[in-house]
Amino acid sequence: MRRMPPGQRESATFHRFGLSQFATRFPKNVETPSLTVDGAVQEVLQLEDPLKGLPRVEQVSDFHCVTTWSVRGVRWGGVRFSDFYERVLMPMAKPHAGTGLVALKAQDGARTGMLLEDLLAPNVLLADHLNGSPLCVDHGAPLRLVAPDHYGYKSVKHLCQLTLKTSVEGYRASGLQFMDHQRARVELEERGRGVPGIVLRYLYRPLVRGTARRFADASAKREKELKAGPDSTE
Ligand SMILES: Nc1nc2c(c(=O)[nH]1)N[C@H]1C(S)=C(S)[C@@H](COP(=O)(O)O)O[C@H]1N2
Ligand SMILES: [Mo]
Repeated sequence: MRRMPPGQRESATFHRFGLSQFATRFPKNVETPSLTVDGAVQEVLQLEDPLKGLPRVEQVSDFHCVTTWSVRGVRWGGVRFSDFYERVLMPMAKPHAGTGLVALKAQDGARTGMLLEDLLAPNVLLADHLNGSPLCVDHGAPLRLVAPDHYGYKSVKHLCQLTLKTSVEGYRASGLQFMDHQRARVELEERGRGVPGIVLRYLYRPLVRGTARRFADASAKREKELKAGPDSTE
């Protein structure tokens, strides 16, 4: 088993998690993955079934949230981002030369960006399954990115849009600027921008319990409302 990266602690629970403002936001479309590819491309793509025809993979990897909790051995199913890029995005969208960055956007409004080079690593997936079942809403239905070598905020849930950029600058991330490191590599403790990772460890750690609770409560409330049905006056 791999050792824990610097500053991380093992959590028994795989929390539904994120910035507080996303706790009560849920995707509209949870059934069928669809993905828009735009930006520095010759053709904008609106893909209704983006994983179609691509080789499926299963991957077990550890998941590291920037706030210091980690879960071991998460089993994802989906396709490699690199296969999607080479077999779908490149031939169909024809990215401009010098594309270096991809802005990632989610149905709940969450945003970040990753260097194309980092996205093409063999362990980066477009995942639609978790632990053998279709991805649930809590963990990113209908489609999410999984980038195990980067902090969890790069693993965008409810992924709906990829915007290619020819500059490595210039994407807008959720939250405050210091909270989004362009690469956010776990091994290098790149937790945030302009602030040492070791400082953010201690800043973030006290927030975990409350945030996890807020996300879990919002999810339980949504479940209850869905059960009650659209006519409920609750
Ligand atoms: N769309 C979306 N993606 C997101 C988030 C979010 O709030 N919304 N939170 C990020 C953060 S901070 C973490 S740690 C992981 C948590 O993934 P999980 O909820 O499946 O545990 O999702 C990341 N991706
Ligand atoms: Mo996170």
